Amino acid sequence: MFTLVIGSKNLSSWSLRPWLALKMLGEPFEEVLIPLGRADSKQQILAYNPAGKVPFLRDRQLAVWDSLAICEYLADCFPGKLWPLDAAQRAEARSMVAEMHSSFTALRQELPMNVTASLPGKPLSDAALADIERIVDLWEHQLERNQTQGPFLFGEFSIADAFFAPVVWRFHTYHVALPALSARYAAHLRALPAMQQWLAEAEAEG
Ligand SMILES: N[C@@H](CCC(=O)N[C@@H](CS)C(=O)NCC(=O)O)C(=O)O
Repeated sequence: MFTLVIGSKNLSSWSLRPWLALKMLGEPFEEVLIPLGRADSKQQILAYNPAGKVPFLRDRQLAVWDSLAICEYLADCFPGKLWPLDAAQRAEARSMVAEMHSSFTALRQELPMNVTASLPGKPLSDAALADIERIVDLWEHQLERNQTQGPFLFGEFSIADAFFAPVVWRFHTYHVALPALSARYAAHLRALPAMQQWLAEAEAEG
Protein backbone atom coordinates (compact mmCIF):
# COMPACT_ATOMS: atom_id res chain seq x y z
CA MET A 1 0.00 0.00 0.00
CA PHE A 2 1.14 3.55 -0.70
CA THR A 3 1.87 5.91 2.16
CA LEU A 4 1.38 9.58 1.29
CA VAL A 5 2.81 12.19 3.64
CA ILE A 6 1.08 15.54 3.27
CA GLY A 7 0.86 18.93 4.98
CA SER A 8 -2.15 20.76 6.45
CA LYS A 9 -5.09 20.41 4.09
CA ASN A 10 -6.09 24.07 4.40
CA LEU A 11 -2.73 25.31 3.17
CA SER A 12 -0.68 22.65 1.40
CA SER A 13 -1.42 23.15 -2.27
CA TRP A 14 1.43 20.84 -3.31
CA SER A 15 0.00 18.04 -1.15
CA LEU A 16 -3.45 18.22 -2.75
CA ARG A 17 -2.09 17.23 -6.17
CA PRO A 18 -0.98 13.61 -5.50
CA TRP A 19 -3.68 13.16 -2.84
CA LEU A 20 -6.36 13.96 -5.44
CA ALA A 21 -4.68 11.75 -8.05
CA LEU A 22 -4.74 8.79 -5.63
CA LYS A 23 -8.37 9.47 -4.71
CA MET A 24 -9.40 9.70 -8.36
CA LEU A 25 -7.63 6.40 -9.01
CA GLY A 26 -9.73 4.93 -6.19
CA GLU A 27 -6.51 3.58 -4.75
CA PRO A 28 -6.43 2.94 -0.99
CA PHE A 29 -3.45 4.58 0.70
CA GLU A 30 -2.22 5.40 4.15
CA GLU A 31 -2.23 9.14 4.81
CA VAL A 32 0.20 10.79 7.19
CA LEU A 33 -0.72 14.42 7.84
CA ILE A 34 1.91 16.71 9.29
CA PRO A 35 0.48 20.06 10.46
CA LEU A 36 2.53 22.86 8.92
CA GLY A 37 3.71 26.01 10.67
CA ARG A 38 4.44 24.36 14.02
CA ALA A 39 7.74 24.34 15.85
CA ASP A 40 8.31 20.65 15.06
CA SER A 41 6.82 20.54 11.54
CA LYS A 42 10.20 20.48 9.80
CA GLN A 43 11.52 17.80 12.11
CA GLN A 44 8.45 15.64 11.47
CA ILE A 45 8.77 16.07 7.69
CA LEU A 46 12.50 15.27 7.80
CA ALA A 47 11.71 11.96 9.52
CA TYR A 48 10.15 10.91 6.18
CA ASN A 49 11.79 13.07 3.55
CA PRO A 50 15.43 14.27 3.72
CA ALA A 51 14.43 17.03 1.27
CA GLY A 52 12.31 18.49 4.09
CA LYS A 53 9.15 18.95 2.02
CA VAL A 54 5.72 17.45 1.65
CA PRO A 55 4.22 15.72 -0.27
CA PHE A 56 6.23 12.53 -0.03
CA LEU A 57 5.21 9.03 -1.17
CA ARG A 58 6.48 5.69 0.02
CA ASP A 59 5.73 2.52 -1.92
CA ARG A 60 7.31 -0.36 0.03
CA GLN A 61 11.07 0.47 -0.06
CA LEU A 62 10.71 3.19 -2.67
CA ALA A 63 10.73 6.88 -1.70
CA VAL A 64 9.27 9.42 -4.13
CA TRP A 65 9.22 13.14 -3.40
CA ASP A 66 7.95 16.26 -5.15
CA SER A 67 4.31 16.42 -6.29
CA LEU A 68 5.18 16.06 -9.97
CA ALA A 69 7.47 13.06 -9.47
CA ILE A 70 4.81 11.40 -7.30
CA CYS A 71 2.07 11.93 -9.90
CA GLU A 72 4.36 10.65 -12.66
CA TYR A 73 5.14 7.56 -10.56
CA LEU A 74 1.42 6.93 -10.05
CA ALA A 75 0.90 7.28 -13.80
CA ASP A 76 3.58 4.59 -14.28
CA CYS A 77 1.84 2.35 -11.72
CA PHE A 78 -1.54 2.76 -13.44
CA PRO A 79 -0.84 3.02 -17.17
CA GLY A 80 -3.50 4.78 -19.20
CA LYS A 81 -5.17 6.29 -16.12
CA LEU A 82 -3.59 9.65 -15.28
CA TRP A 83 -2.46 11.07 -18.62
CA PRO A 84 -4.55 11.47 -21.79
CA LEU A 85 -4.19 8.42 -24.08
CA ASP A 86 -3.62 10.58 -27.16
CA ALA A 87 0.07 11.52 -27.54
CA ALA A 88 -0.64 15.10 -28.68
CA GLN A 89 -3.05 15.67 -25.78
CA ARG A 90 -0.55 14.09 -23.41
CA ALA A 91 2.14 16.51 -24.60
CA GLU A 92 -0.19 19.45 -24.01
CA ALA A 93 -1.25 18.14 -20.60
CA ARG A 94 2.40 17.73 -19.63
CA SER A 95 3.18 21.26 -20.84
CA MET A 96 0.37 22.69 -18.71
CA VAL A 97 1.51 20.68 -15.69
CA ALA A 98 5.12 21.80 -16.18
CA GLU A 99 4.02 25.43 -16.46
CA MET A 100 1.91 25.10 -13.31
CA HIS A 101 4.81 23.47 -11.50
CA SER A 102 7.41 26.06 -12.43
CA SER A 103 5.55 29.35 -12.90
CA PHE A 104 2.81 31.60 -11.52
CA THR A 105 4.94 33.00 -8.71
CA ALA A 106 2.75 36.07 -8.22
CA LEU A 107 -0.39 33.95 -7.99
CA ARG A 108 1.26 31.71 -5.40
CA GLN A 109 2.42 34.68 -3.30
CA GLU A 110 -0.67 36.86 -3.49
CA LEU A 111 -3.38 34.19 -3.51
CA PRO A 112 -2.07 31.45 -1.23
CA MET A 113 -4.27 28.37 -0.96
CA ASN A 114 -6.58 28.74 2.03
CA VAL A 115 -9.47 26.43 1.21
CA THR A 116 -11.68 27.27 4.19
CA ALA A 117 -11.45 31.06 3.81
CA SER A 118 -13.53 33.53 1.79
CA LEU A 119 -11.46 36.62 0.98
CA PRO A 120 -13.06 38.76 -1.74
CA GLY A 121 -11.67 42.05 -2.96
CA LYS A 122 -7.99 41.50 -2.40
CA PRO A 123 -5.99 44.02 -4.49
CA LEU A 124 -3.76 42.14 -6.94
CA SER A 125 -0.59 43.16 -8.76
CA ASP A 126 -0.39 43.21 -12.55
CA ALA A 127 1.76 40.08 -12.36
CA ALA A 128 -0.89 38.17 -10.41
CA LEU A 129 -3.61 39.34 -12.81
CA ALA A 130 -1.44 38.18 -15.72
CA ASP A 131 -1.03 34.78 -14.04
CA ILE A 132 -4.80 34.46 -13.66
CA GLU A 133 -5.34 35.46 -17.30
CA ARG A 134 -2.80 32.90 -18.48
CA ILE A 135 -4.38 30.08 -16.45
CA VAL A 136 -7.86 30.96 -17.68
CA ASP A 137 -6.58 30.99 -21.29
CA LEU A 138 -5.06 27.54 -20.78
CA TRP A 139 -8.29 26.19 -19.30
CA GLU A 140 -10.59 27.75 -21.90
CA HIS A 141 -8.49 26.42 -24.77
CA GLN A 142 -8.67 22.81 -23.55
CA LEU A 143 -12.26 22.96 -22.26
CA GLU A 144 -13.52 24.29 -25.61
CA ARG A 145 -11.82 21.46 -27.45
CA ASN A 146 -12.49 18.61 -25.04
CA GLN A 147 -15.84 19.37 -23.39
CA THR A 148 -17.63 16.69 -25.43
CA GLN A 149 -15.23 14.06 -24.02
CA GLY A 150 -15.94 14.82 -20.35
CA PRO A 151 -15.90 17.58 -17.72
CA PHE A 152 -12.13 17.69 -17.11
CA LEU A 153 -9.44 19.66 -18.97
CA PHE A 154 -8.74 16.75 -21.30
CA GLY A 155 -12.18 15.15 -20.98
CA GLU A 156 -11.18 12.41 -18.53
CA PHE A 157 -9.46 13.25 -15.25
CA SER A 158 -5.69 13.68 -15.65
CA ILE A 159 -2.70 14.96 -13.74
CA ALA A 160 -3.45 18.36 -15.31
CA ASP A 161 -6.63 18.54 -13.21
CA ALA A 162 -4.73 17.43 -10.09
CA PHE A 163 -2.23 20.24 -10.69
CA PHE A 164 -4.88 22.92 -11.19
CA ALA A 165 -7.08 21.73 -8.29
CA PRO A 166 -5.29 24.03 -5.81
CA VAL A 167 -5.85 26.93 -8.23
CA VAL A 168 -9.55 26.09 -8.23
CA TRP A 169 -9.58 26.58 -4.45
CA ARG A 170 -7.53 29.80 -4.76
CA PHE A 171 -9.99 31.25 -7.30
CA HIS A 172 -12.88 30.27 -5.02
CA THR A 173 -11.34 31.76 -1.88
CA TYR A 174 -10.47 35.08 -3.54
CA HIS A 175 -13.69 35.23 -5.64
CA VAL A 176 -11.86 35.42 -8.96
CA ALA A 177 -14.41 35.98 -11.75
CA LEU A 178 -14.19 33.34 -14.49
CA PRO A 179 -15.67 32.97 -17.98
CA ALA A 180 -18.46 30.39 -18.33
CA LEU A 181 -16.47 27.29 -19.32
CA SER A 182 -13.83 27.85 -16.66
CA ALA A 183 -16.47 28.60 -14.02
CA ARG A 184 -18.26 25.35 -14.87
CA TYR A 185 -14.99 23.43 -14.77
CA ALA A 186 -14.01 24.92 -11.41
CA ALA A 187 -17.45 24.14 -9.95
CA HIS A 188 -17.19 20.57 -11.22
CA LEU A 189 -13.78 20.09 -9.63
CA ARG A 190 -14.89 21.59 -6.30
CA ALA A 191 -17.95 19.30 -6.25
CA LEU A 192 -15.91 16.10 -6.64
CA PRO A 193 -16.37 13.91 -3.55
CA ALA A 194 -12.59 13.89 -3.06
CA MET A 195 -12.40 17.70 -3.15
CA GLN A 196 -15.31 17.94 -0.71
CA GLN A 197 -13.53 15.47 1.56
CA TRP A 198 -10.37 17.61 1.38
CA LEU A 199 -12.44 20.70 2.29
CA ALA A 200 -14.23 18.96 5.18
CA GLU A 201 -10.93 17.70 6.56
CA ALA A 202 -9.38 21.17 6.17
CA GLU A 203 -12.31 22.60 8.16
CA ALA A 204 -11.82 19.93 10.83
CA GLU A 205 -8.16 20.95 11.16
CA GLY A 206 -9.42 24.15 12.79
N1 LIG B 1 8.15 21.35 -5.54
C1 LIG B 1 7.68 20.70 -4.33
C2 LIG B 1 7.26 21.76 -3.33
C3 LIG B 1 6.85 21.20 -2.00
C4 LIG B 1 6.64 22.26 -0.95
O1 LIG B 1 7.09 23.41 -1.07
N2 LIG B 1 5.95 21.86 0.12
C5 LIG B 1 5.70 22.75 1.24
C6 LIG B 1 4.26 22.60 1.73
S1 LIG B 1 3.01 23.05 0.63
C7 LIG B 1 6.52 22.30 2.44
O2 LIG B 1 6.85 21.14 2.57
N3 LIG B 1 6.78 23.22 3.36
C8 LIG B 1 7.35 22.87 4.62
C9 LIG B 1 8.76 23.37 4.78
O3 LIG B 1 9.36 23.86 3.79
O4 LIG B 1 9.26 23.26 5.90
C10 LIG B 1 6.53 19.75 -4.70
O5 LIG B 1 5.95 19.92 -5.77
O6 LIG B 1 6.24 18.81 -3.96
